[in-house]
Amino acid sequence: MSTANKQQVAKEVAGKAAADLIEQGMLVGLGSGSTSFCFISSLIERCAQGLKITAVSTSKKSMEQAKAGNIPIVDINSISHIDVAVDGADEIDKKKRMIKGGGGALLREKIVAGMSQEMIVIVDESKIVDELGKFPLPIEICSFGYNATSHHLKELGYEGKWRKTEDEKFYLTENNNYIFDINFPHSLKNPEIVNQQIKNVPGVIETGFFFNLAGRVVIGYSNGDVQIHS
Ligand code: A5P
Repeated sequence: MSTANKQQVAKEVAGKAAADLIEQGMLVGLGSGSTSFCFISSLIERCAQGLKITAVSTSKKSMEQAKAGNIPIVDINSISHIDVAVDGADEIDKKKRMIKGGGGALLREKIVAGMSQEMIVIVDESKIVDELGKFPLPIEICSFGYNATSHHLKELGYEGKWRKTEDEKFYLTENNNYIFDINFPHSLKNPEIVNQQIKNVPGVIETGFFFNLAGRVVIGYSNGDVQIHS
């Protein structure tokens, strides 16, 4: 089996295991990305077998998938809390600190995770790291004055690239902001300090660091095994 196929198996088993944790009547936050896609697919199957839930989504793509599978979507402004959010990660360490936003949905993902009683993280084994920082850190940045913002980040020692579309236009998030992907020269000993420095820069809307948000972590393996860490 190719590496891509093995990783796909790991994502599917993690997604299915997380869908099995969802209980009758829950309000579920739907994450974004390929592992969340697997989760939503399994959740749709469970709903077809009688599970009744409602959901909020962190991206249009996840919302469309859920709606096509007859999962009722509620307006985020009509609710005050979410029972459980289920979402992927680009990197996660032993303290459950994460980098997220590879798919560009970090701001909505963080808002939904912050409203949730629990965030269940679903990853394949490749996402587990000793230290964060190999994966470029996505930063959501206001398009107004974006050059000044990246200049300011550079002065702090944070270099990176504007995320672009295939035709070299600025990638726009669903909130109409830009994404700057920071490349760290080495892994991070103190990501909390880095996060604070970046968040202090005017124009930075949100970073892809997720701290103190993860609850259970569901890890899928390419041999089909799943581990759930609480
Ligand atoms: C989306 O913006 C991200 O935060 C994803 O949750 C993260 O990139 C993981 O994506 P995959 O499940 O596709 O690896």
